[in-house]
Amino acid sequence: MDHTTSPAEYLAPSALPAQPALPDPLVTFGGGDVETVTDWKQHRRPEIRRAFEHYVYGYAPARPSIDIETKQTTTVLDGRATLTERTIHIAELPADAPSIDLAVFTPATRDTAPVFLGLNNTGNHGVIDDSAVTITDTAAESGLEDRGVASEYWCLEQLIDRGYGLATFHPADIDPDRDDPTDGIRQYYDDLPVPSVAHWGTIATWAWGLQRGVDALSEDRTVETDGIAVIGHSRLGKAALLAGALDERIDLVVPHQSGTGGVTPARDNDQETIAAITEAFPHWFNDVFPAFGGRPERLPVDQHLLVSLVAPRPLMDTEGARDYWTNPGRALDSVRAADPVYELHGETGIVNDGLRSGDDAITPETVGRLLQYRRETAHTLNRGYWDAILDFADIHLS
Ligand code: GTR
Repeated sequence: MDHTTSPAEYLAPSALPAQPALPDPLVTFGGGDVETVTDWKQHRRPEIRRAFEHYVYGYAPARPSIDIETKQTTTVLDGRATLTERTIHIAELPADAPSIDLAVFTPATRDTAPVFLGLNNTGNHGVIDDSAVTITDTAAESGLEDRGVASEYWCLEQLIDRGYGLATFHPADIDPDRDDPTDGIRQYYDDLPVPSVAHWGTIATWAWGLQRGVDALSEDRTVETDGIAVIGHSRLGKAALLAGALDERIDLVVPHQSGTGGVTPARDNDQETIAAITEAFPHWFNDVFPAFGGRPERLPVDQHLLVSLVAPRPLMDTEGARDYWTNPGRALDSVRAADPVYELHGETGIVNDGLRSGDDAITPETVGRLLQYRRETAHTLNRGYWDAILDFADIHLS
């Protein structure tokens, strides 16, 4: 294969060739075949990553050192779970810069447990109705006061009973969800060594924040080795997928109803288009991406390539059959199109058609490392999803 071609990343969107079909994960931008895992790791994976940074999400700063401050350790759920609250400070930034208030719930009966890391949009205290959980400054400033409002969404008791932990923080800790690059952590990194149009947008910032959560969990002796899963819903699912794609310390990725900018491709997507999403949420992406509005076929990448960066690690794309805006059918195409990269690694990605629904069994016989799972719901997360997600995690994290 040709290792000399430079990625297409320096071309203007209008100058890029139109490719109506989803680009082949195993053909480089220069047209070379990717035949070995070495080809994939040394050339194709890095060029796909750069193309996403350049054209879609923007470049994030390099991994910083962090300082972890433990605020409290206590028990919740009648002693069945341990809650540890930690603040993650970015060591290179001034003391008043944003920091992450991470709440980690783990089963009290286990020395170590696999942990799901996910951003919440209710504040950490929305996960369970328990006065032990701190209402963080970010949550208070965002007007989030209700305890336990998302308890049927996170299903913490169910996770704990099945031997899993949950680590969570509010995305505004790192970047508020507003079209303002100066109100979060991005204002401290305006000297990134790339053109400003390609600086990180909010999704990349959230993903970077999740990676700082991974930094902390990797040092946490109660977290099982090779047991870090990342989950997120909708806009936060886009961030979960991006973090999982970029960070190989993440062992399992669950983008839930992540839609456009998540698992769902931009090509042949008759629901949320690039034009629609960049118009409604200009801050989520970099300033190059909007130029692909109305011409998604000129993108050198599409979202199946982000899924393929997770390979050979397991990924479960969870979708609501009535969640039309996320386009579950097109997301399934994306999941299936990443399969050749699992195959290249000698792993089973797709089993049968790669789709399980409702109460279908999720067992080592019926699923591989790549799965779309659907329930008859609209845009929500609930217990039925967690049953299936934990079945998938039981297969791949133990
Ligand atoms: C919608 C947006 C989707 C999705 C969703 C959400 O308005 O169009 O891409 O992110 O918000 O986050 O709930």
